[in-house]
Amino acid sequence: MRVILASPEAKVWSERKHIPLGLGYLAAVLREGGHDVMIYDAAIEDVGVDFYLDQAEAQGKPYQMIGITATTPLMPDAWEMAKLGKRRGLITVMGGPHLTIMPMESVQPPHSDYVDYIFRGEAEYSFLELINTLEAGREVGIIPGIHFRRGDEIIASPESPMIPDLDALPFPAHDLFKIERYTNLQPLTDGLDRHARSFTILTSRGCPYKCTFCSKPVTGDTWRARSVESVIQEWKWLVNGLGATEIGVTDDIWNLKLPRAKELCRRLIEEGLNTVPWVTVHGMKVNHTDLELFQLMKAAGCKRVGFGVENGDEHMLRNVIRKGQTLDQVREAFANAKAAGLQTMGFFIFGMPGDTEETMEKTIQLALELDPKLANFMLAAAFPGTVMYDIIKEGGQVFADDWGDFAIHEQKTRFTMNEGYDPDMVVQKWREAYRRFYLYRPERVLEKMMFKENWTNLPGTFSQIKRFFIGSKDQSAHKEPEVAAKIAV
Ligand code: B12
Ligand code: SF4
Repeated sequence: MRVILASPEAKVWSERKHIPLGLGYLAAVLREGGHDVMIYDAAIEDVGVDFYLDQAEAQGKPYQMIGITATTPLMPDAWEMAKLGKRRGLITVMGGPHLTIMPMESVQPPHSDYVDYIFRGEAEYSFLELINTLEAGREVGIIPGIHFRRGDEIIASPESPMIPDLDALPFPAHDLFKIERYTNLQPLTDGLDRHARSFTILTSRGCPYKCTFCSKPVTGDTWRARSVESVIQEWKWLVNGLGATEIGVTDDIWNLKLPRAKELCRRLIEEGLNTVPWVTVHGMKVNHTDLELFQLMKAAGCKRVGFGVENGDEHMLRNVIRKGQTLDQVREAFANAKAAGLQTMGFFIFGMPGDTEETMEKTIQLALELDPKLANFMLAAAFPGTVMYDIIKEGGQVFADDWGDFAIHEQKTRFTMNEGYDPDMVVQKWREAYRRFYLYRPERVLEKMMFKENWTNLPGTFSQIKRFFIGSKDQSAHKEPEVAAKIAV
């Protein structure tokens, strides 16, 4: 079957563009199964998906199916894409984190008019099964993790089991990405290289921690690691076969098992793969590190490590966020990473339920004390399926027009709590954090001024200044409750 796998544009992210690796995995499995696949990522394309549909039709080889991926804030665009696919007579399939959490929504009106099948969870094997079934002209029966409509009936199968042996999967179809259109992964290099050949790699899936803001609907709570050997083979392909200029490790928690993490670094060194810089895109868990790990990472070509610090208040960290780490462990990890010569990056969340002016002040103080090369201050966003979302539903109020509003970093708070929670204060402290970290310290201002990108892309620089430091009128902290009711949750 001819299948186009598509991702809508992530307007909620940033200037940086990363490959949608999940689609790469699906494409690889379909390709192995004898199907013809294209990956369309709206974030890096100049033309709409219909351009490729027209082109394929003109060549007499029309696509028969469109498979669309989506996180929560991408849902409105994902549905538009499905509508377009249906208008063009394609079978429409959707999957990804949001569909895993809320599959019913998309098989009910009005979306059921244009969405044929929904997949929940890891779908490499189940999606292939659907395509083989349809191609063979057989009736679709119970395929793991599927939701679809048969007449008036909604068929929902049991969960798709998480893939136990990740080594059994083919490597993602990295060669199908228009890689020169993606940007580099790290904002710390001088200038955003829009033609970097930046690939990402998953060395494991899942995470046993249960941070209350985190949603892991697809990869789950069970950590499943690929063998070091399999990771090395994929890394070799990226570096030697596809000319990677940078690699991003995007696991939920790649360093859960310290000996394995060290072994991976040793093998990268042995294989001479340490010439291409790599970064941990989302972060490492501070309490599974030691100085030796950071030294090995440095020797293995790692440039930057990110850590989820989240909050500067021990009580918030332990009891509200349930991060499973202490402030001392945070301090130690930063000190060790810096001692090993790695750039550091810290992720901090503002406005978790229970956050007050005082706890947010502690978060700012901690950021200043740790002084990472880059501090990423984020506003808490309550994604459905998280403990945090349930806490807010119970004792507060979510503000949002539609799923498109569920984005981290979008300069508005998205909820309030009934007692002692001030959404306006949250935005104020969040913006203050940026000012105090980046603006009020001469060495930081100087550092920013040295960034070529800030001068070559002046409109981008001004929009960042406005966004983080000044704000605009439409950034009112919240909307009226009636508006919130529009979302069916
Ligand atoms: C790497 C990553 C990014 C990267 C790259 C994103 C990209 N282009 O893929 C960047 C940094 C850009 C990013 C940004 C964002 N991210 Co992100 N990101 C991840 C991360 C860590 C790994 C993604 C991944 O590769 N997963 C592994 C692959 C194998 O899984 P997958 O992509 O889900 O695909 C599988 C299934 O979902 C399914 N599937 C997926 N699509 C489809 C389509 C069809 C047709 C079918 C049948 C099946 C199917 O099959 C795939 C193979 O098994 C995940 C955490 C996680 N563990 O998933 C968070 C995660 C997906 N991100 C999340 C969020 C919130 C965001 C942002 C919205 C943040 C923001 N700014 O507000 C943005 C949105 C960007 C976007 N494109 O949607 C949340 C999503 C929660 C939710 N409810 O939707 C996650 C789960 C993190 C978390 N724990 O909270 N992200
Ligand atoms: S935030 Fe990180 S450590 Fe916490 S549950 Fe999510 S992936 Fe695991």
